[in-house]
Amino acid sequence: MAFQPLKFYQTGTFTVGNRLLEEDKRSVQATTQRNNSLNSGHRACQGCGEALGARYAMDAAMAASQGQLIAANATGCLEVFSTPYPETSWQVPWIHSLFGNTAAVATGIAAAMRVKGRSDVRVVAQGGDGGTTDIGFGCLSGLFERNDDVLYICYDNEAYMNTGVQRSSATPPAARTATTMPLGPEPGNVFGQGKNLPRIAMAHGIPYVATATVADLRDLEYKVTRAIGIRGAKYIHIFVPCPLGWGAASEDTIKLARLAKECGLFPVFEAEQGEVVGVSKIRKPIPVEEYLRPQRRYAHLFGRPPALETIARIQAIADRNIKKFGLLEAGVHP
Ligand SMILES: Cc1ncc(C[n+]2csc(CCOP(=O)(O)OP(=O)(O)O)c2C)c(N)n1
Ligand code: SF4
Repeated sequence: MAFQPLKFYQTGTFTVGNRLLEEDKRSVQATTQRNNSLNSGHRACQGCGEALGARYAMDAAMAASQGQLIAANATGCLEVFSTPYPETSWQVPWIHSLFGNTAAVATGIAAAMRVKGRSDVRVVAQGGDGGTTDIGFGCLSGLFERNDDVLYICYDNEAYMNTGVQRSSATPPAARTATTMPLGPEPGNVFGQGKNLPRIAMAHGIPYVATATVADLRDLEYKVTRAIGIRGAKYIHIFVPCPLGWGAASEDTIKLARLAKECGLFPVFEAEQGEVVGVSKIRKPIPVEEYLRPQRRYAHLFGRPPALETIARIQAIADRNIKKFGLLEAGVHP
């Protein structure tokens, strides 16, 4: 009888758990000491990328701060699904701010800790893309400009999901939302410039800016851990698919996050003092169509006839990112 060698797929792969590795090489999630910061029992939709991203980010932040963490949270899905009064899923000191002032509330907490001489306490502010790129933008820019000792995390699901999928300034071109319907000669969201918050954060020259996705949770944990160890203002922008708002299957959340990175539409990188210091290279280049097609928010692009010109314009955005950030290994072609 022929033997097949036994393969441990969890070891040395990009899978989440890595429970077969030595204790010191495991992800925070795979250790028994993980905090379960965003605990089970919350009311996020099945497959919610934001819930997953927040759990991993906050557990990594708790581990990196030896449990000395305070979080401020903007209004949005993350706050609403985790804290329906009088319940809460948070196992960290956590305060709900208004929709637009999370950054200012976090600044206040950091100032209070400084006055009390508690330099061991680290502060995280978190919110959705609407709370970050639109309504909370002024407070966040102030936090950056003052270099306040806060890590701000934006969970980017590319629209105002909590109130019924309205467009934000992070909504991508051609995407259907409740306020950018697939009607008229240019269906879906406009081809504007949008707001690229990671690059705007870099323009403030703050110590640390990074992007990440829920498809590479080790990378996400590493970036949060790094940010918690840095004094001053830090910004992490996490790409979190939303099955409900995007019209995607709940089991496709990780896959869509991976495809967004692999096609070049969501560059994953790190920057220090306004300069890019590292990028996650594309492992297997794919056309944007592969990422767009499984999402009903782009269904109008794949009708009869398909909107080839619009798809080509989205591909051009990905190609520009690939060039700008050097996302391809030398010798690899899209
Ligand atoms: C001043 C103010 N305006 C509007 C609202 C209503 N509101 C609450 S959450 C939300 C959308 C949140 O969107 P986003 O920040 O993208 O987070 P998501 O729900 O997508 O995670 C809106 C419009 C509010 N709470 N306060
Ligand atoms: S609407 Fe989207 S972001 Fe909100 S809980 Fe559902 S999947 Fe998560």
